[in-house]
Amino acid sequence: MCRNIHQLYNFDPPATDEEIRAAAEQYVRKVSGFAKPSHANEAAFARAVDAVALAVGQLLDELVTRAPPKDRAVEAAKKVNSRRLVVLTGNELGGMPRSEQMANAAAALRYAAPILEKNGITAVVEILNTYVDHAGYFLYYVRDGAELIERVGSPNVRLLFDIYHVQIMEGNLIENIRMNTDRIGHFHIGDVPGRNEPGTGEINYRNVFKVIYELSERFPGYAALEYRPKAPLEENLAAMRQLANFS
Ligand SMILES: [Mn+2]
Repeated sequence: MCRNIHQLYNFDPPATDEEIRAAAEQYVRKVSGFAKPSHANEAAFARAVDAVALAVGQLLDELVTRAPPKDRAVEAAKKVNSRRLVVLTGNELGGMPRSEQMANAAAALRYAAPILEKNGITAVVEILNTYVDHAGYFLYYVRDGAELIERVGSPNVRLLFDIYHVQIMEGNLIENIRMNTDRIGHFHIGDVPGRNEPGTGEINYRNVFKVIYELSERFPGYAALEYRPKAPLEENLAAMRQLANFS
């Protein structure tokens, strides 16, 4: 189970019972020399697998309760006074059903949630596009992001809604933002194509910003400018201020 969302928290969630059993079976095969036990040895083989799986399972229980969670990312965030941690799910794993990867990601984030809550920090899980920039990445649809956030069920684990990535994958930006306001903890801003500043591409950022502005009482986070500017910095920052000003 030690896959998807573990880099940042420096821990591997423990193996599932099925994984322990599969590993135990492999181990008993190896040490007994029986790739497949003969009929006469079947019962003894099964007992050995049971015993190994039980022992390893008990060991894991002890390790999990004894080892303090390594929350180095949280410590680093506190040092620079950051209230947000960007989290990625990692890539899709061949041979593992998406449902299982989703369950693993939710389990890892549930494990992190109390650490985040205790420290007043919010992890924001980013949706990335797989068409242009991040082929193979696991979390590329808003609905999957919403499911993940729901399954974690902590106010300190939210979505990083990168408007550039969502536009490439599915568009429907305004409705996607409205439907997920309470799950979103951070926005990334960039236009499509090319990830340049708003106004250079196909997104109507005036209308997108207006929706974020209208929902701002329910939205506790920030919108970060994550683009490669074509215009000089001061010029394009002034343009952004104007584009996002509704007072
Ligand atoms: Mn981003």
